[in-house]
Amino acid sequence: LGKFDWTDPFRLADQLTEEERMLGEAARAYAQDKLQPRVIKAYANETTDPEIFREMGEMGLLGATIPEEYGGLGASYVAYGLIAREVERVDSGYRSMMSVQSSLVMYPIYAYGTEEQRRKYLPKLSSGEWIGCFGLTEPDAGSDPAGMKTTAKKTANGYVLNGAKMWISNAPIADVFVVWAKSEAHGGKIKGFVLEKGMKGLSAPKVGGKLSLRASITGEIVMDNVEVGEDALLPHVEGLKGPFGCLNRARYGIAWGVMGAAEFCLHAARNYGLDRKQFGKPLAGMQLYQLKLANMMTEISLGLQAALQVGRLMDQAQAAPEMISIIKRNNCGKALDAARLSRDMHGGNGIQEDFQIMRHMVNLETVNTYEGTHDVHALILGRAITGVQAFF
Ligand code: TGC
Ligand code: FAD
Repeated sequence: LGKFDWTDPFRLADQLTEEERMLGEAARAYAQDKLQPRVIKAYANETTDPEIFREMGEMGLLGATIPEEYGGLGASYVAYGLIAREVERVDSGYRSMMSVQSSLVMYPIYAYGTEEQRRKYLPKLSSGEWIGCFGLTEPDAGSDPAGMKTTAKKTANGYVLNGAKMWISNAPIADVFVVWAKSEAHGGKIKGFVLEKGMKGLSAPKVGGKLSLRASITGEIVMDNVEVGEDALLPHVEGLKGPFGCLNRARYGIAWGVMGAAEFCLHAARNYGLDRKQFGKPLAGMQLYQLKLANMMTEISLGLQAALQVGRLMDQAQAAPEMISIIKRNNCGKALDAARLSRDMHGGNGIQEDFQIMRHMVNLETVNTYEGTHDVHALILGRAITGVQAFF
């Protein structure tokens, strides 16, 4: 008979290659040694340390799947998922910083850019010397990005961009802005542009007052007649499939990441229940407490196994977007459930910052919303099941 390990019920570790295991362990060591000690203060004070990008870059955690010649590691998507899981075990905001840079900035430049754009941007983004952001959402176009108002108009030497993006991770500290706009010269189709900090008419004010994801800075991107050359255009993609191609990768990483946050909440609840006595015995010895632990462990083990399977298919270029919708939606929902349960199981201490559960819980509210809300992914799946779209 096999042995059972509640921390790894389906022996995920045995299903990884040696390289994947080593990268996951390196990411865990970095996250625990460097991120964990600063997160409580960063969250309380709503501060984002740009140095984190340099550190992640040095560890090879930025754009890990990008080929080595552009500064990446040429690692598998499973390895990328393991990195997300370890970083989000500490905080969803830190994972956001990593996944925006990797999947939403480096990936489109690699996949849709020219050779010159790849050589100019990827090495510096990979080292963390430059910070990137991804502007798709607008004040009036969230779940429906096709409704965007940002425009790119052709000029003699390039384009002029006008519009505003909202809720953009990393924007106020970004050096490189991947922005999506409707381009007149391309029949009004959506095209991607790479803008740079300091361009005339470009600004990125911080969005304040967030009660979630406070360790990751969020901003607007305001484009007021920003003039760019032809070399700012990402030439190799057109239409919504451009940004969606990036979102497929980021959503996949989130499916792993949130399981890391949920694992933190499970481990904390178990430890707390073993230490804390009420009614003359440890809480962990109570039936209802054990039921909650069992539910959390079950959902995490299933969620990780599903993410691994989708990762293997991504590495074979066989993953369908609907598969990613299943794991993004379900893993976010289950992680949020686990965080709420763990918060409850910690009693009054559950709301205390030192216990870190409430932070994970409110972070996961954002993660459940961004990159396609829980309900939007249900509609994507409903369309796949019925063949009828129900968005409008
Ligand atoms: P629809 O008609 O379905 O598709 C339009 C075109 O796009 C193609 N497409 C995809 N291509 C690749 N991968 C996918 N997942 C794709 N989904 C669609 C599709 O084939 C079509 O191509 P073509 O050539 O025929 O034109 O589009 P729709 O307008 O009906 O969209 C519906 C809907 C709701 C599914 C979609 O708009 C959606 O997913 N909305 C959610 C928006 C979203 O996820 N926004 C994320 C913003 S970025 C972010 O949140 C970053 S947070 C990061 C962090 O901090 O970690
Ligand atoms: P809405 O689309 O207005 O949705 C509101 C509610 O209506 C939701 O419950 C939704 O499920 C529901 N709803 C919408 N459409 C339908 C429908 N057809 N049927 C039924 N219900 C529906 N965007 C970027 O481009 N780049 C970033 O880096 C980025 N970072 C983010 C960071 C944070 C902290 C946050 C909060 C958001 C970020 N976003 C980013 C934006 C994010 O992707 C959007 O918030 C998200 O897509 C939802 O859009 P919305 O907020 O406009 O909500």
